[in-house]
Order: sequence, then C-alpha cells, then structure tokens
Amino acid sequence: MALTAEEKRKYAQIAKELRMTIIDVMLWSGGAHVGGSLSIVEILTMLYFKHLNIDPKDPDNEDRDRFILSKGHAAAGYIPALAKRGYFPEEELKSFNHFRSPFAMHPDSKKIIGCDASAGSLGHGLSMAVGLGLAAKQLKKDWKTVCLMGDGECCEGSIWEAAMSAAHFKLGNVIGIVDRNKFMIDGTTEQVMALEPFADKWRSFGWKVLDIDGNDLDAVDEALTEAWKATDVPTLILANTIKGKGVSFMENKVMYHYASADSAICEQAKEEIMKGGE
Ligand SMILES: Cc1ncc(C[n+]2csc(CCOP(=O)(O)OP(=O)(O)O)c2C)c(N)n1
Repeated sequence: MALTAEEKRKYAQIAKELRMTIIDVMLWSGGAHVGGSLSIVEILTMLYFKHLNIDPKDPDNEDRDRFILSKGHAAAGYIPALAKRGYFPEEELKSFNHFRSPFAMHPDSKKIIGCDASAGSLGHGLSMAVGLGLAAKQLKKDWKTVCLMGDGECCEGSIWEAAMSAAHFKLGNVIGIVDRNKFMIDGTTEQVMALEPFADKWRSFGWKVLDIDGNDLDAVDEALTEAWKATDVPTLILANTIKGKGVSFMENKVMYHYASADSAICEQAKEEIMKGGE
C-alpha cells in the first residue's frame, strides 16, 4: 500500500532532520563523507523507521532484521539514523570522531549499539549478508538481511562473488541496495570503472532488480515492500540517488565526497535543507 499523506509528511520530516544532523556531524567531527551520507537519507529513513523489524530496547534480539552498511564511509548518515531511532541519545553524536568516541569515520559494531556489522574496507558487506542469509535459512528464521553498498564499491570483485553465492543458495532473505549516485571518490563511476549496463549485470548474476529513484520516499517504500516478499531469489534495489542530495552546492560535486566545512558553510547547508521541499 502506498504511503498516506500523513506518513509521507512524517518520513519527510525525519529525512530532513537526518540531513541536518549529517551537516552537524561534519562540523563536530572536523570532516565527513558528506556526499554519500546525504544520498542515502531516504533509504535509511524507510529502513529504520518502517521496514526493519528492530527494537532499540532489545538491540541483540536474535530474530531482528539485520542491516549492513557495506559503504561504511557513510557512517555520518548511518550513526545519526541509529541515534534518531533511539539506540542512544543524539547528544552523544557531538563526540563523533573524537578521541575515545564510539563513533568514527567508519562504523564499529563492537562499540555502537544497534550496529550489526563493522565496515569501512569496501567490498565485504554483501559477503557478510550472504552468511547471515544462509544462517537464517538454516535456522528456519524469518529475519531479513539488508546490505547497502556504494556503486563505486561494486568495482570490488568480492561483491560479485557474494552476488553469485546469494543466487546459488536461493537467498530471497537477502536484500541488496546499491546507492547509485554515479560518483565515487575521485570521479564518476563511468569515468573511473564503468558499471553499465549495471542492472543487467545483477540480473545475469541471478538477482531480481528493482530500478528506482532512491531519493523518493514512495519509491523506496514500494521497493522495500516488494523485496520483503521475496522467497528464493535475492533482490537488488538499484537506488538512483544524487550525491550530496539536499544541499545545492554539494550535489554531484566530487569534492564533497569527503569534506570539512566551517560553521558558516554548515549553517548555509542547514538553511537550504530546512527550506527544501517547502
Ligand atoms: C577496499 C577499499 N578501498 C578503498 C577505499 C577508499 N574509499 C573510500 S570511499 C571510496 C569511494 C567509494 O565509492 P562509492 O562506493 O560510490 O561511495 P559513495 O559515492 O556512495 O560515497 C573509496 C575508494 C576503501 N574504503 N576500501
């Protein structure tokens, strides 16, 4: 069922707040992977506030759904989403990237409540997701594993080994999402290592592909709803997004892959986010 107008308002407000917190984190931490954190806001919002079966009061529940941020450098988007969902106070985000803080440039599952997998070295998340999917299947459990990857990350051969395994083992309980923002660290994916025809590549590895606008709450919601129904074919949500989404001077700018900014620039960015969609 499509989102009601009220639901849409609610999730849009969460997405807006999350974007503003990403900018705050960039300031507090002295720098952040801001572009690829802003691009995944709608995906994190719909996962953490609707689709994932999780309980911040019982973060280790064996039957919970699992989420792996394989593009671990987007911790500045992911960790604030966990805070907003209630795993720990948002106030704690002020320590981001400081000495002895649990929150660093990449997520550490041993230090962050609600974080299912450490990440940062690209290319590993989908293999972990396959392991979790196999475990759920063997244990006859219903929980899902969602793995969010970067498109540039898909240059890693290990992604394709994992993709092949997920189809071979008929892991309908594994949902892959690729943040197709079309940029990587130092250029566009098509300049650095061409991915197209990207959807066909996933299909040829045995995945069902849902090609969507990944910054559209309705489209993300619909795709997740469909993916959740899969039984023996893994689903890949090809989420077409904008790197730096919501801040005009960051959108599609390779220099905002990782950046620091002073408080004046951060205020300007937050003002734009606040006005966005009005
Ligand atoms: C194995 C590995 N090699 C290199 C890096 C450095 N690195 C960090 S982010 C990044 C670009 C990744 O591009 P993409 O997955 O498209 O990320 P996004 O544009 O969504 O931020 C690279 C190469 C890394 N983290 N891990």
